[in-house]
Amino acid sequence: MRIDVVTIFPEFFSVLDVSLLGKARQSGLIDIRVHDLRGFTHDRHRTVDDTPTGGGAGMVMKPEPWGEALDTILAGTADAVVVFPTPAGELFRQPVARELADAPHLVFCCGRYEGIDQRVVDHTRTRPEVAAVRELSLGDYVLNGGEVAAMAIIEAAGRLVPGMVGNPESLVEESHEDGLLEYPSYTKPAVWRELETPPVLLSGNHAAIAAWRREQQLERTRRIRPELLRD
Ligand code: 6GU
Repeated sequence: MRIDVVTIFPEFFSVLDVSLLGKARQSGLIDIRVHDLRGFTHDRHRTVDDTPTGGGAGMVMKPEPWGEALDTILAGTADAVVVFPTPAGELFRQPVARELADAPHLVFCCGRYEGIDQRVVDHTRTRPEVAAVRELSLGDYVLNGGEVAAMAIIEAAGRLVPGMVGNPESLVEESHEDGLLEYPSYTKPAVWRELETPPVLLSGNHAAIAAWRREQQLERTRRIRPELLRD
């Protein structure tokens, strides 16, 4: 899988060198390239933003550097999914992570300030190298820019790329894969600071353990995220 990231803060993405994603990059499973948006400006001040047309607070990212960055990145490619992280986007959930993990090429456009001129999104949808454009939000709160969101999305999708996670079973039995929250986990010692491990987990009765874990998933989901049981 190839991943391109366009940002005015390329140094944010140095964390992608470590952990599982770092290993996947070294092994060639994932090819991540980070691009400085200012490299696609032509003025002395490398300007990437301007005042909002129609008035209002804050600044909007100019379309021209984005257009040139995408011209360069998409040249000679096919079937890219271009992601615009934005709090005004569709909610990013596990099914979307699975869809992104299937794409051969992901491009993340990280906006700052009040966002990117909407024509960049609209124009990107018309490009022949682009299979889909996704405006994605992590949730109902506001970040200063798309960088942290892009990293969360890259980690969530990247770990679903075949070969990324050591044990594929650990991908199945986790929160959200079956639409429920995960059951609580325990390890040794059986008693720690006078707190006992639920005895069923020590019983060796695998059917009873599976039933208990399912009940825990349902109870947790009902208590913490009841809306997951309705939709
Ligand atoms: Cl994707 N971007 C920003 N700037 N804020 C967010 C977000 C994304 N998701 C939640 N808040």
